[in-house]
Order: sequence, then C-alpha cells, then structure tokens
Amino acid sequence: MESTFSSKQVAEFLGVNESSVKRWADSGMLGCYKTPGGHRKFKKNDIMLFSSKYSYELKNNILLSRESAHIKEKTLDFEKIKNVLLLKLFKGSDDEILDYLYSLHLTGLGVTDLYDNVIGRTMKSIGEMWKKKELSIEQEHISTSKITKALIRFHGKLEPKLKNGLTAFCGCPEKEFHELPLLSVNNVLQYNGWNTIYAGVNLPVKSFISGIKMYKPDLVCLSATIIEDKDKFKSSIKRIFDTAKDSGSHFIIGGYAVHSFSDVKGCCDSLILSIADLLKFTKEKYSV
Ligand code: B12
Repeated sequence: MESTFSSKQVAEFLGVNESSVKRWADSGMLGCYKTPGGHRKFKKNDIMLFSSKYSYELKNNILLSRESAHIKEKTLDFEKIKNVLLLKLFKGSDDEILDYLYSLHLTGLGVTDLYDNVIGRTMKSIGEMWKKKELSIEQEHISTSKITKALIRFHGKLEPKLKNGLTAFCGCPEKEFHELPLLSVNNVLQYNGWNTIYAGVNLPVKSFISGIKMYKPDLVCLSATIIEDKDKFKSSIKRIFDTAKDSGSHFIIGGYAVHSFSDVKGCCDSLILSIADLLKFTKEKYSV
C-alpha cells in the first residue's frame, strides 16, 4: 500500500510551518485527501510535484531515504524513461518536462545517468527520427531547445557539491553547433563543484588559445559532434593541446565524433566518450 504523510511530516520535508502546508492543501496547490476523522494526508508523488512546481527543496531528502531505498536498488528502465521523455518533448509544456526530470532525480536517477542514459539516448532517437524524416527539422529544433531549457532549470534546483577550487574551460570547435553535449559536460562539472568557463559552440582555435591563456583552467574540455575536415581538426587540437600543456592544464576531447575519430594520439590527454568516464578521469587526475 502507498505510504501517506501527515501535515507535520510534510512541513518537515519542505522545511516550512505546518500551517503553510495546511493552507496550500486547502487551496489545492498541494494535493491531499482527508481521512474520515478529518485529518489531511499527503501522498509522496503530490509532495514531490509540489516541491518541483513551487521550487521547495526537499530537506535532506528525508522523504526519499524513507520511501525509495528500495527504488534505488532497482534498475531504472532507461528505455521506458526515454519514451516518456520523448512524448513530453513533443507534446508537453516546459514545466512538465522539468517536473519529469526532477521527479526522476528525486526517485534515484543520478546526474551521470541522466546525461549518459537518458538525455544521450533520447537525443539519439530524435536524431534517428529526423534522419528517417519521421520528425521535421522544426520539431527537432523545438525539442532540442525544450530539453536544453529544462536542463538549465533542473540544475538551478540542485544543490551542487562543495566548490573544489578547480576550473574547467568548455568549448566546441569552429563550425560545431551541437551545444547540448557541451552543456551536459559543463553542467555535470559545475554540479561536481567545478568552476566552469563556458565558451559555447563555434569557437575559433585562436579564441580557445587566448581563453586558456587568460583563465589558466585546470581542465580544457572540447566537445565535437561532427568533424568535417579531419586534417584541419587535427592541427587545431594540436595547437590547443600545446597551449594547454604550457598552462599546466589537461586537455580532453569528447562527443559523438570521437566514436569515428580515435586517431588523435599526441593531440590531447584523453578521448572520453561519456560523463561516467569524465568523472573517472577527474577522480584519477585531480582526486575529486
Ligand atoms: C540536436 C541535434 C542538432 C542540433 C543541435 C542544436 C543544439 N543546440 O545542440 C542542430 C539542429 C544544430 C544540428 C545540426 C546538424 N546536425 Co545534428 N544532431 C542533433 C542530435 C539530434 C542530438 C545531439 C545531442 O544533443 N545529443 C545529446 C548529447 C547529450 O549526447 P552526446 O552528443 O552523445 O554526448 C554525450 C557524450 O558523447 C559525452 N560528451 C559529449 N561531448 C563531450 C565532451 C567531453 C569533453 C566529454 C568528456 C564528454 C562529452 O557526454 C554526453 C552525455 O553522455 C544528434 C543525434 C545524435 N545521435 O546525437 C544529431 C546529429 C549529431 N546531427 C547530425 C547532422 C548530420 C547534423 C547536420 C549536418 C544537419 C544538417 N544537414 O544541417 C547539422 C550540422 C551542424 C554543425 N555543423 O554542427 C548527425 C551526424 C551524423 C554523422 N555521422 O556525423 C546526427 C547523428 C543525426 C543523425 N542521426 O544523422 N543537430
């Protein structure tokens, strides 16, 4: 049977007075039902929806530790999550998408899996549908922009880890317009306590170089989805790598293009295919 909570418990979870909880329940903002004795009772999903919709952080995730210890043990069904997310991207509002991502997080989906197994997979399907002409260009653009906005808002709701004193510089090379992969790396690093300098897409090599000289980052991240001219790309990353080495920075390259372009020995410190491997790399090199 689904557990329910009293007004007092909900007030504790949300870090507010019990009277506020009762007021929100009576106004319909927070879903609740009354027992035959007239006591208000709250369901977990309604509390989570309220916390997401009105930006009330759940204190220490008390609700979760009680309720979802078992959920964490279960394997998340990424295929199912992807299908729900796709539907929301095509038909749902910005708020619905954000609520869905946040509720997944509250029920145990970590940030690494969110990017590697939910966003990555979902966008891959969008790309396949676009290629098969099942999705128009504008639908592809609209869903990419919806997920981008939702992810920015989602991170605004998370409590990042303590600052680790390290800085990362993130950019995409010239003529690279796939921003979401770079934003994913940036968001995950920030969430893990990094200070990030986000230089965005289509950054000329000379700007990568002057950016590295100016900010002296500990880590330089380049995301490449499409490489049109392999020779030009190789000479560009060589120049970036030389500058990074001179500034004492590590230089890593990741993104969809890496799958088909592994011949970059001597051009970077590492080629990285996922957020999980990025975090392994930062643990190994910086112990964070
Ligand atoms: C959205 C999208 C676009 C949008 C991007 C908008 C935006 N704001 O980002 C727009 C419309 C601009 C676009 C344009 C094009 N696109 Co496009 N696009 C996509 C799509 C659907 C999703 C990409 C995405 O956001 N993925 C989500 C991220 C999170 O996943 P990811 O890239 O795998 O990244 C993960 C890892 O690789 C890693 N990672 C990524 N970067 C880095 C960096 C570091 C340092 C580290 C450690 C890790 C890391 O972390 C991420 C999380 O796991 C892909 C489909 C696909 N399979 O990816 C096609 C896709 C990449 N596009 C494609 C094509 C062909 C194009 C165009 C050429 C189309 C055209 N004719 O104009 C142009 C090229 C533009 C350019 N020069 O950049 C093809 C590429 C085919 C190929 N073999 O190269 C794809 C695969 C679609 C397809 N199925 O055919 N695209």
